[in-house]
Parts: sequence; C-alpha cells; structure tokens
Amino acid sequence: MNVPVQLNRLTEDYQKSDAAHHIHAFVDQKALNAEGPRVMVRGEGLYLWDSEGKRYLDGMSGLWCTQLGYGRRDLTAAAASQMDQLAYYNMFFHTTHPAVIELSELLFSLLPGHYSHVIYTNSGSEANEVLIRTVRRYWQVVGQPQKKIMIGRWNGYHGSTLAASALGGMKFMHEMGGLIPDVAHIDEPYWYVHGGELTPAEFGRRCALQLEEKILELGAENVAGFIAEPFQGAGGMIFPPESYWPEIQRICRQYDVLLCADEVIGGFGRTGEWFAHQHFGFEPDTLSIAKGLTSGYLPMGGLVLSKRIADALVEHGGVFAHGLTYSGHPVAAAVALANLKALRDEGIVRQVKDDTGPYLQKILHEVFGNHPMIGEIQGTGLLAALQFAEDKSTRKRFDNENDLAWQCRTFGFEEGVIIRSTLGRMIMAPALVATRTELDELVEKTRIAVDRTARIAGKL
Ligand code: PXG
Repeated sequence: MNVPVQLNRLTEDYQKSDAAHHIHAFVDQKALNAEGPRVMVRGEGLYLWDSEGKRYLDGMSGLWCTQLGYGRRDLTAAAASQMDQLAYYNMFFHTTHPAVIELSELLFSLLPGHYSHVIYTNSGSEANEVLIRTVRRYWQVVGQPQKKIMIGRWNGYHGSTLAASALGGMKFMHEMGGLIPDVAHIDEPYWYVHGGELTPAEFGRRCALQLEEKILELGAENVAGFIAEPFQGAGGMIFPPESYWPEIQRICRQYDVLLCADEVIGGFGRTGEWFAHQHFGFEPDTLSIAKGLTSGYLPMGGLVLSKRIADALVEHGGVFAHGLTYSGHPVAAAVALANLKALRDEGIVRQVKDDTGPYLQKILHEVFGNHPMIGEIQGTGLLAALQFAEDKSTRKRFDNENDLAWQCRTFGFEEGVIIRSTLGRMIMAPALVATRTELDELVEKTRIAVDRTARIAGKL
C-alpha cells in the first residue's frame, strides 16, 4: 500500500510558507521556523509518510486519537455520504438529525447504564469548558448555587482554552494568562517522582487525602466537582497507585462533590476497556470525551452526564443557556458512528484487552525490564510509559531528563518511529488496530532510540 503521494512543491517551499503564516502548538515558533517542520503527507494503518518519502510507524496515534489508524475508507465514505445528504444543521431551532441520534444510541449502548445524556462539542477543551458551566448549573438547579469551585490536579491536562487550562495543572500555562476564579488544585499521584519513602499504596492514599483536606479547607458547601484524568496523559502517562481511585471516590461521595473524569485520552478502548475509569474501577458522574470518538478523522468531543445530573437539568432546569454552532455536527457524528461501529463490530477493544495489549506490555518488560536507563515501565492495553532513571535503586532522575527524553524522541524519528517525550518519560499509545508485528517494530525501534540515548547519558 506504499502509494507515493505526488507533491508538486518542494519540502523547503512548504516549510517557508508555513513559517510565514502559521503559529504552531506549544513551540518556540522562531526556533521551529529555523529548523523547518516535518511535512506529513499521507497515512495508512499505523504508518505516516513525510514529504521526503520517509515512512514512520506512528506510536502515538497522532495525538492519542487515531484508534482505527489512518486511511479507513469506511470512515471517509461515512463522511462523504453524510456531506451529500445533509452537510450541516444545528440543534438550536428545535431540530435534530439522524446522524446525531444514531451516534448517541450507540454511545450509550457502550457506556455503563448510569449515564444517560451527552452535550456534544468539537474538542476536549470545549468538553471541559462545558463541564464547568454544566456542573455549576446542576448545583443551581438542585438548590446549592454556592457550589462553584472546581478542584483539579497539578500536572493534569484538560485542554488549552482559558477555563480548561485553568482546570489543568500546567503552571507554565497558568503563567501565560490561563487562570480563572473558583479553581483549586491538589498534587498529582506520581509515585516515582514524589513518592519519597512511602510505598505506592501509602502514597496513593496520601494524595487522595489531599482532596479531602482541600474540600474541608474550601468548605464542602462551596465545592462543585473534582476533575482528573483516570491516568495522566499529557503530563507523562502516569498511573496512580491502586489505592488512589477508591479513596477519591469515597471522598467525593462523602462531601457530595461531583467526580468528573476526563476520558479524552483514556476513552474508546485505549486501556482495553471502553473507558479508562472502568479499568481503574470507579464511577464518575461526568465523562469528558473527544479524540478516539472519531478516531481523530473529524473534530468532535462531548460531555457525558450521569442520570442524576441529566434528570436535574432536564426535569427541573428549564432553559440551559448553552449551545455551540457545531454541536453534534452531522458529518462528525456520521464519522463517529462509523468509528464506534468498527471498534465494536471488529472486536478491536476486546483484542486490545485480550491480545495486543498484554502482548505489548509483555515485550516492553522483556526488552526494558533490565535496561540500565529505564527505572519503571507503566502501562496497560495499548498505552505505556518508560521512565528514565539515573539510579534505579534510589529512583534518582537525570538532571537533564527533559533534554534526554527530547533527544530520544528525535532518535525515534530518525529510526522511523514516533514516540512522545514528557520530562523524563517516553510514551507510546499506538492505534488500537496495531498487530503484534507492528508492536514488535514499535518496541524494537524504540529500543534503538533508547539505547542511543543511553549512550549519550553514559549508561551504555
Ligand atoms: N483533556 C485531556 C485529558 C487531553 O489529553 C484535552 C482534554 C483537550 O482536548 P483538545 O481536543 O481540545 O486538544 C486533552 C488533549 C500531548 C497532547 O502531547 C495531549 C493533548 C493535546 C495535545 C497534546 O500529550 N490532549
């Protein structure tokens, strides 16, 4: 299937024009302009090709989103057919359309039974913006309008718009004008870095108890909800210790604080369960979704509500003054529907749980279990992080771990594999359709990149 793309422009020409007009995400634009971005031109399955014809195995599913991989003709056909039939209509004038109705039916057939309604958005950031307003509106409707404060976590990520970045705990984003009132944060449950002498179980409980302390400090009567990713994604693919989520759930229930799971990365099969909270065994009141909902083929997100919240809003709330031009966009909905059908009918989520997920975790442990550079391997399903360590016995990290991880990522690109770096962790989250052979290639190329990094760090 290696069909070359006919390009009528040179890479340098694209780069020059890009530099002239485009501000990229999370980058020093001047430095990027000097370097010139890679120009990606084609995708098929797990593979991408750049404008120079170089092929990459995409170990990150784009940005954790292409569950079905690239080039799925059933998704493009669903989009084309919906565009021909009804390219756009909205949810404002007492109207709806079949694509969004059928998508919701399928979505709730995949979700646990205590969820009943969804508000569609175009992205994960928007889902979390909508979350804040919906949660506050819920508390108004049930007669506790003073419950407004949202608690998030340091190093959590909930998006890049104003309120979503405030909910998140990326301090460097807050410093760039990203704060709003009535938001508080507690520490992240990252045992490898912050656990000190505590066992993971003790540390997990300690982190969870911070939520109780914060609620008591702010007054439970003022706290609307706690938002967290079931595992931190952008923050470094960090799994909390097993003691964490049961304790968080107990605290939220005890103080009547809504438990809001950000499933933007964890949702749609990534862990081998349909949703990551099912893997970790807790029951959130709301779910923020996006990314894998459409396999990234079109932008779409949403906020899923439990029956308790939806009943209050629908039965007692009257008008909820909220709406987006593109909520439930018919073409995005048609693609999401085709995507979820494929994930279900081709048994892909089950395959991640029973076969490819355990296989990836097994080969990672075989290859990196005794690696001199890797202090911890975390993961489940098609999701994994490798933690760099200078001294594995004391969990001491390299002073320049960020540079090393970035270097490792660059070596990966040279070797033809895309993996992601965050601080001292290398992350992989390949498409859920990955075969064992592709996972072998992912891990082997990652090993070469890590070994090259280990040589620079004096570990090999
Ligand atoms: N919540 C979570 C948990 C996310 O990971 C968002 C919300 C925001 O979604 P949108 O669709 O507005 O981008 C995200 C996004 C990375 C990376 O490098 C991760 C995300 C976005 C960009 C980069 O890991 N996640």
